[in-house]
Amino acid sequence: MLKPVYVLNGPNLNRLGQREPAIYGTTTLDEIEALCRQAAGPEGLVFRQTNSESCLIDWIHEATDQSCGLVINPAAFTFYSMAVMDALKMYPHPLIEYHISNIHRREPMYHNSLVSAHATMVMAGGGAAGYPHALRLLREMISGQASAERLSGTG
Ligand code: CA2
Repeated sequence: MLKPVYVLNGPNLNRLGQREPAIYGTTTLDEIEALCRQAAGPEGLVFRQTNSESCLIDWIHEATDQSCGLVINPAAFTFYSMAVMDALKMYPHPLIEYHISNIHRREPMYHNSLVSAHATMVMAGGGAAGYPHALRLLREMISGQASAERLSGTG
């Protein structure tokens, strides 16, 4: 039985489409979810957003046990939450850190991600459309990993 992929979103991303469109665009999170559902495969998709650090950590633990890959936009937690970083360190499957804006072109406080060192891939600046791209890349990583495991006899 295939495990689903998870897409998890951190604080304030529920406000997408309403404020700071010059930075984050005009697409809402519901529309991003619809784009992700189109890009999802037969394994299924769990798509969620929270403004709570403890909730995000619980969902990362849930994904650790119940998913085969994770795309996460930890939003502001990216830069200061050691607890989110520690939870992601334990994540055992392909993991993509995604940011709608190019955090490296922004103010210096947005340059130091605690998460990046523990991600399989880091993507930033693709806007709303970057989410389904990230999901497709994640699915390629998962199928690559599954075929490598089949070849080595560990799968
Ligand atoms: O670009 C991204 O995806 C970010 O993760 C968004 C975070 C920011 O702290 C990161 O540096 C980059 C902020 C999320 C704020 O979300 C809003 C959404 C709509 C309107 C205003 C804020």
